[in-house]
Amino acid sequence: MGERLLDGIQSPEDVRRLPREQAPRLCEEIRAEIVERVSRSGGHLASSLGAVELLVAIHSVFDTPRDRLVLDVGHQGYAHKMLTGRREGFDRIGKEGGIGKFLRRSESPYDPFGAGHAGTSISAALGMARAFQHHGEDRRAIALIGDGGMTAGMAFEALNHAGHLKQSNLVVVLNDNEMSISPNVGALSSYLSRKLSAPMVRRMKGWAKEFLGSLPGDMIHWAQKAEESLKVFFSPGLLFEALNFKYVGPIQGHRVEVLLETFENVKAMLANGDGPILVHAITAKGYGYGPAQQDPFKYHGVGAFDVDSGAFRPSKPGPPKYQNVFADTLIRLAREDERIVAITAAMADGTSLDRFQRVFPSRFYDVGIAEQHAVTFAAGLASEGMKPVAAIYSTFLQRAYDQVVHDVCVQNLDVTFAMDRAGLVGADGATHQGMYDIAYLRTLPNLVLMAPKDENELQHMLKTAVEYPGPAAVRYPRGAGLGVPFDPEVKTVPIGEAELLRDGGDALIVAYGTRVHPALEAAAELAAEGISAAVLNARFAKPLDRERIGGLARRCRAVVTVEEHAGMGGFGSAVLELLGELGHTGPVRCLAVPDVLVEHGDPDQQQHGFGLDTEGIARAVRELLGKAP
Ligand SMILES: Cc1ncc(C[n+]2csc(CCOP(=O)(O)OP(=O)(O)O)c2C)c(N)n1
Repeated sequence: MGERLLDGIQSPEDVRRLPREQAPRLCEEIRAEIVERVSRSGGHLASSLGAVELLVAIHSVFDTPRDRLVLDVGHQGYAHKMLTGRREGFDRIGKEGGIGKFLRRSESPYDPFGAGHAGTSISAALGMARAFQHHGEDRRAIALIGDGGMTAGMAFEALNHAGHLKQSNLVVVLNDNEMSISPNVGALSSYLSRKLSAPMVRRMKGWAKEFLGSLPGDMIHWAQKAEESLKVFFSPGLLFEALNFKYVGPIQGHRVEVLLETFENVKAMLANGDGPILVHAITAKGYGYGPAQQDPFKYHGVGAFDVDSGAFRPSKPGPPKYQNVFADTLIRLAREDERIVAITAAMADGTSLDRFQRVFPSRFYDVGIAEQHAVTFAAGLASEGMKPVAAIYSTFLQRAYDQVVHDVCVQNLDVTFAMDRAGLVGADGATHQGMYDIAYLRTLPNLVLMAPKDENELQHMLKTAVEYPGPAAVRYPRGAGLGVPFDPEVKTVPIGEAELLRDGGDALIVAYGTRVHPALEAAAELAAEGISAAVLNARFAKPLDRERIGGLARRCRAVVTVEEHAGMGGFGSAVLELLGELGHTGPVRCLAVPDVLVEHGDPDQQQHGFGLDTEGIARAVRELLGKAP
């Protein structure tokens, strides 16, 4: 092959200088490089392989970064990162100081809009396109969104608005691979994928014309209508045209020469005032790398793997993941209670609800990337006597806040929220941190809010939440449990009751969720120094155990709270409010994540940096008591 084209590409300017006939070779090189680099460092493989040609073509035709390219989620953008000077960064993708797995404005001028959550790209691109108009600038905005992202209601809110504005400098590129992380869901997805071959459509139209021509004159009106409905049936574009978009497609999204020509045409159409335009490209997730193309689901987000065989490094045996304990417990509970149904918003695998689906297919709902709908759908089910459990990551539930407030809590409906990935999430970074859920939930009426100290307690809490007749939320972290033994029987926990795990008279450590075990270790360390610290497993952030917290605080000289959550408005704040109410005057320190954006990195190191580990907790107690280590 000789010298690699990719080595001469520092920015999209270089791509634009490349003779067009070399574009296929560039795509091949990028694809090989993505496979090679992701095989070492992990990342979003299949989605990124599916978008290589689209990204090369968009950067070739449009004047990025002057023209704005907005990627939805950002997980399909590795070719984009490679074309914009970040190839070397892949060695530390998702690691501290390295490039992100998603998009951040701070990372590159070619990332004009940060992302990580799905469904935002069209709204953001429309805002930009509008801003150019306000500034009197001749610039364009292009949103690249997957068919999964398109299941987010917000994407349609944006299309509706863009169509209303007749936004002439906006292009939406729909990267349609019929997959979300798992196969995409929904009527829209099947509508879009109703792909008929062009000759077939022509033939059908020919037959229709013949038939229409044979009709008597007074039936012409009816006939025109019939032709219209035929078009509706055969073109996925009608939906978008009804929203005032010009529809281009469906086009083959891996033929870069076709894409280059299409985008040149699109550019000319924009110049002609024909926007907004929707380009519908058909792609294959994992394209060009056998194992990923055969099983794009397995290769959506990967750790290190062997390029030749596609085999992943065997995972070390260890304690079960929290998400599996959640799903397996839910299956147990659902066997006993037919009213239990499970809901996910496109994260059947991430929440392990795929296990539930296998056992109870008719009691499982994947609603697509539609967290708002998931919550109100759950509320509807609950209002008619079902017991829905909505498993939504802490970070994604943010999206459905008003639905939690207005549709669940205000109406006191029996919905259980299983909030996975609550706390520090590691490589996924700032957009995915489960850092705010205590704060955004603990103010809500009727809601019970809890967090287990380990995977064994998760079982009990899930049962507690499901049996509680009103709204209840359980937060639990990403990854594996602690390896504690499981109680054979799953039991409910008395609502609002904390658990005293260790008594002590000098200091009280009130720990919530994942921080309980480090607090116990800290207390053991302090005991060796002659400091007696009580450790209270709070279990509930709402309602708080007023009696126990108040009583223990009264007889200790210092109180430390600890949680894996933002400090402001979190669990420690709740304890401070209580102690204030009780007129407590002793020293209190709340250990929590400070008011900073927590980027990707190693969660253990981050806990350490924030003083939330054993060492940090012990240090805080010593400092409050004025004792040197
Ligand atoms: C609001 C929100 N919910 C869930 C996710 C998790 N998620 C990341 S990528 C993805 C699938 C996206 O599918 P699509 O847009 O079609 O892209 P593809 O991976 O198929 O290329 C999902 C559900 C997310 N990023 N944001």
